[in-house]
Amino acid sequence: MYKKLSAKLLGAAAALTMACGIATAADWRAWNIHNEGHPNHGAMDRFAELIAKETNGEIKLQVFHGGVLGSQPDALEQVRIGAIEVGNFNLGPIGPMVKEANLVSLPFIFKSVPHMFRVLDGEAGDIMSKAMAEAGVKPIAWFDAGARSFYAQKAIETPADVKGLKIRVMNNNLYTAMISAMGGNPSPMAFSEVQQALKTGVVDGAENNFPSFKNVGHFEVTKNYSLSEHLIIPECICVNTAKFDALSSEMQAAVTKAAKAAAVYQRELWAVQSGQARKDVEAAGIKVNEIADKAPFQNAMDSVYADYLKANPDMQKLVDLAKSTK
Ligand code: BDP
Repeated sequence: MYKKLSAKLLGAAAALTMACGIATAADWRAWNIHNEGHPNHGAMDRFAELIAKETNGEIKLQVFHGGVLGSQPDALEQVRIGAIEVGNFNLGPIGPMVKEANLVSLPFIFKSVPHMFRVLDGEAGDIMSKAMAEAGVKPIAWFDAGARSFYAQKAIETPADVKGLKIRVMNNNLYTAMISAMGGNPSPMAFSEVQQALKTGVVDGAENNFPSFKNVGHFEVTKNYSLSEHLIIPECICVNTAKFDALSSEMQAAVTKAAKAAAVYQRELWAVQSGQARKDVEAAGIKVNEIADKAPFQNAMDSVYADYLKANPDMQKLVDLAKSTK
């Protein structure tokens, strides 16, 4: 009897709140794959602080670092369906879910990180953002993730050096095609498994930026990091679209303002910490190999582009937009 009555009262209170349009505080959860010491760890904590400040405590964001809420493909699905509200995602694993996001996973599509941001800020970025939002994963700010390069026991200075090597890649067919085009054996695998796989020789090498190479200890089980810089992939603060759309326009603006400020901070952290990560791994004995001429790597990607655009002719427009962006 008592239980029934209190349930009724609660129901009535909820109905009243909705009828009056009174906002109730929301608890949101965020997924982040990185640990302390990685720029995105600090930036996501900053986002949580700012979201509380900008929304006057209406949205409380709890950030789960270190991938404890699951692997990146799993977390993406969770944010897509709204089981988790926010994710700091790399756009690589979004490609299999949202075709337009695959623009950034074409090797050497960008000339530099600033070029990548200019493309994101232009029409191509708008098309990608819209498609991601329609899929349920709405980007509201972009993070810097530098450039990804190969690491293995041996130096990888030409595409021929990849031949016969088993190389770990993120979950995206474009990356398997990229490795196959150089005669290597691609091995898609969760980020959390890579260190062990390198250590035991399950894979011969992998590819990533300096902060990730350092932060999860890949440098401890590798000798050479070779600056191929074949992929420049942005990352996002992405929000479940339905939850974002359900907010009032003031709250949407507050959440976006917090995300954009967190992204400014992330890029500052990135600039400092990626340089430091390089110094740290070199001090630990990693040989960093400069690659003066990247043309052989770029040329090896011709078949990747040709096959991809043959199968996805509608992506040509995005490729052209990226290439024509100064
Ligand atoms: C890191 C990205 C992270 C990816 C990881 C990977 O920040 O989102 O999961 O690479 O290689 O650089 O899986």
